Formats: sequence, C-alpha cells, structure tokens
Amino acid sequence: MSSIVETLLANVKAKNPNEPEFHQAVQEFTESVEVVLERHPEYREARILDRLVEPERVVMFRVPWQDDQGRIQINRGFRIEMNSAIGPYKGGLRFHPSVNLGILKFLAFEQVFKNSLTTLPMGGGKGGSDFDPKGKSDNEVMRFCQSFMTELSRHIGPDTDVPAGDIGVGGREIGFLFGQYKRLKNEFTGVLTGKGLNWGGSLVRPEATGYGAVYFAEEMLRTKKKTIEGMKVAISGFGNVAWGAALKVTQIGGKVVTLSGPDGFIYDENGVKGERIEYMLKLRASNRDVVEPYAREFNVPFYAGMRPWGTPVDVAMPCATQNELDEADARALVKNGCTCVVEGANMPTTLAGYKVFRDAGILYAPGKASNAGGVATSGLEMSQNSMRLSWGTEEVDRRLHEIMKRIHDNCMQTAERFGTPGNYVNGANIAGFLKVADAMLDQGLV
Ligand code: NDP
Ligand code: 2IT
Repeated sequence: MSSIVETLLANVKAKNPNEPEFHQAVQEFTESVEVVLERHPEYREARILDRLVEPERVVMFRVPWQDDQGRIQINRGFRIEMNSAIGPYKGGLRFHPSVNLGILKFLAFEQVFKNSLTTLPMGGGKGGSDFDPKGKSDNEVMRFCQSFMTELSRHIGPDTDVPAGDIGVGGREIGFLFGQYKRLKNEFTGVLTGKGLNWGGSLVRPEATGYGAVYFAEEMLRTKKKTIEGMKVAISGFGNVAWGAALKVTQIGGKVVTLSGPDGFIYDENGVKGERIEYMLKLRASNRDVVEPYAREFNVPFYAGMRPWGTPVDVAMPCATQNELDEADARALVKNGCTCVVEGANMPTTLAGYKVFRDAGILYAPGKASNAGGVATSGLEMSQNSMRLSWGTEEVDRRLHEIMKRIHDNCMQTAERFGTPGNYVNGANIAGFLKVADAMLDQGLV
C-alpha cells in the first residue's frame, strides 16, 4: 500500500471506528485514484480526498410509530448528504435491520462517483432505517413511512436532496413517503424518484437498474466479440434489481439459472422466464424474505443456506447485497469458466474477491458503473418532473441504453489512460472522481 492510501485509510479508520463497509469502499476507491493524485498535485494541495470522505451533512433521527396491536415501536432514521459538487444530493433509502451509519456512509460514498459517471447533474446521498419490513402489514409500513418522512421532510427538496428506493423500499414505500411529504409541505414536486406512473413516475424506472446492468454486460462482452445470447447467467437476490436483470437477460436470449435469498438459492435448469419472473414480484411483496417458495412453486431444486456462485455459468450478476461474493466464491466462478461478472448490487464483491477476478483477467464491472442505470433513470425522472411532461418507454429506454454505453466507454478509456487497460474498477473510480474533484476545485473551499 502506498503512503497516500495508508495515511488516508488510517485517518478514516480512526475517525470512523466500527464502520468496516465504509473503510472497504474508501480503500478500493483510494487504491484506484492514487495514480491521479500522484500526477496532479492540485488535488493533493486542495485535500480533495480528505474532503470526499467527510459527509457534507449527516442527519440521524428517531422514528416512533405504532404497530397493528397499538404497541409503540422506535426505529432509527438516517440521511447522509455526502457530496453536492455536481448537483443536489441523490440516492436511495434502505429499510433493513442491518442498516447503520457505516453501511449508509459506504453507500453514499459509492453513490457520489456512480452519479458522476451517469453524466447527469446529481450529487450523492443515501439514507434509510433499521426498520425491518419482514412480516409487517401494509398499514404498519404506511405508519412507519409517514413517521420517517415527518422528520426527513425538513432536510430534502427537489433542488436539495432527492431520495429514491433501495433494499426494502419500492413503489409502495415511495408512495407512502410521497403522500406524507405532500401533506406536510403542500407541494406536489419531484422530491422522490421511483414514483407511480400516474403521479410523476417515469416509465422504465422499476426495470432500469437490472436493464442497465445487462446493457453494461453487453458492452463488455462486445469488446471480446461476444454477446449474452445463449449464455448461462447466475443471478443472486430476487428483488427489484434481480427482477430487471432477469427480464432483460431473457429478452436478449440468455438463460438465468439461479436466484437467491437470505435463505439459500434456487437452480432452474430451464431458465427463470415468463411467469417465473413475474413470480419474483410476488415473493418480494410477500415480506417474507425467502426464495424457497419459488422451488416449491416450479418444482426445481433449492439449496438451503448456500450462495449460487458454485454453479457453472458464463456470466454472474450479484444483485442482492454487499459482500455476498467472497474470495472462495470468486475462485469457484473462475474455475467453472465464468468470464464476466457484472454487479447489480452495491459492493457485492469483497476486496479479496475482486482481486481474484482482476488477476484472472476476466471481465468484471463494479456496481458504481454497472448498476448506475437505476439512478440515471431517476435523473431522467427528475428532468421529466421539471419539464412537467413524460416520455414514452422507448425514449426512456433509449436514453438509458445510451447512458450505459457512455459509462462503459468512459470507464474503459479512463482505465487505459491511467495505465491499467481493461480494469473497469480503476476506470470507474478515476472517471467518477475527476468530474467531482474538478467541480470541487472550481467551487472553492466548501
Ligand atoms: P430489494 O429489496 O428489491 O431486493 C433485495 C434483494 O436482496 C432481495 O432479494 C433480498 O431479500 C435480498 N437480500 C437481502 N439481504 C440478503 C442477504 N443477506 N443475503 C441474500 N439476499 C439478501 O432491493 P434492490 O433489488 O433494490 O437492491 C438490491 C441491491 O441493488 C442492493 O445492493 C442495492 O443497494 C442495489 N441497487 C439498487 C438500486 C435500485 O434502484 N433499487 C440501484 C442500484 C443498486 P429480501 O428483500 O427478502 O430481504
Ligand atoms: O444504489 C442506487 O443507485 C439506488 N438505490 C438508486 C438511487 C436513486 O436515486 O435512484
């Protein structure tokens, strides 16, 4: 490790103890951008990196609500406003019992560079709560969302900070949150993305993250004169991102053979397609947090407590959560002939896992590049809201496709320019960094 990386990491660890995911994201990023700092003293003198790891603002608040039995429940709410150099804070809300300050800081940090890569004017943020949607009724989810928004509404706005969905936050939750914001502020405005189609949402936003990841995979494969058509694909997760990815892979002739949940994974030899993809929506809406019912419904094998990465496939798409693919998983994938890994989730691969892919020389796309289609389409939703019009499916999909191609090319060219051709991790981190860093220099010491 060089002295720049070492010093920064030591400071970040000392100032942010017990936040391993945040340390991990900072380490991966810093290892990539070190070469830029060596070439450009102006970034070092302005201490851009030290500023980037310090959120512009962190809001942490109490969320009291009442369950269906009338008992009082208390959760913790957060919003990390990480960086606004290139636009209003933008990023999702996560409702999951594992949510804490460190996880949201890692997500907000990644979001800054992801949003920069989209080419759209969006800063980076992330928020959420340790609220567990598992087993909750619709009414309980609504009361929780209303209480959460009662505090959050003071801190966000269409030109300030625009949240969206993430794990545990989909169309239903965005609806409840939007309703409460409107009531508190007496304003119908584009303060959230992922809205319903009848009230300001964009076509293709639900599919966008998964579609975008598959478009990115196609661009990577094209550099090797290959395509997904006819390929076997392992997907993890069964939520919003996994669903969009399964739809697009199937549409272009690939075969999705796995899905997973916290309980294990299913193997579907004939491919997850048609009604089986629609069934994922039912699973997600059931609030039960398991994928096993899929195996019973369609009579396919279920592997309890296991991850899908031991399955021989051509392409792997981790779409569930952080650190779900470790060094041993990476080795198994490479050994079984996988030549392309595309992250739908945020930081699903551990640092050691990434190094296995890098050393094997296979195609590997980090989430901040390959899952940027979700937030990019959120950016398109913001544009439509500001113009007070809505684009058709083809228009949104065409723009999404173009954005993913541009992100791919930018990562590839940047990796080459800075001496590591074919390394999409370095390309994404450096390209994302340069735009934000230059904007920060332009705007003075803020
Ligand atoms: P969803 O809530 O729709 O789905 C999350 C999926 O991951 C579910 O299948 C979930 O099961 C599963 N899951 C959660 N924890 C675990 C675990 N410990 N082991 C295995 N599976 C698990 O979320 P999204 O699809 O929206 O998000 C998935 C990933 O994609 C996250 O990393 C998110 O940050 C990222 N992402 C999301 C974007 C979006 O627009 N939604 C955009 C870019 C990235 P269950 O729901 O039952 O807990
Ligand atoms: O991680 C992500 O990029 C998201 N959850 C989507 C954020 C957004 O604002 O659409």
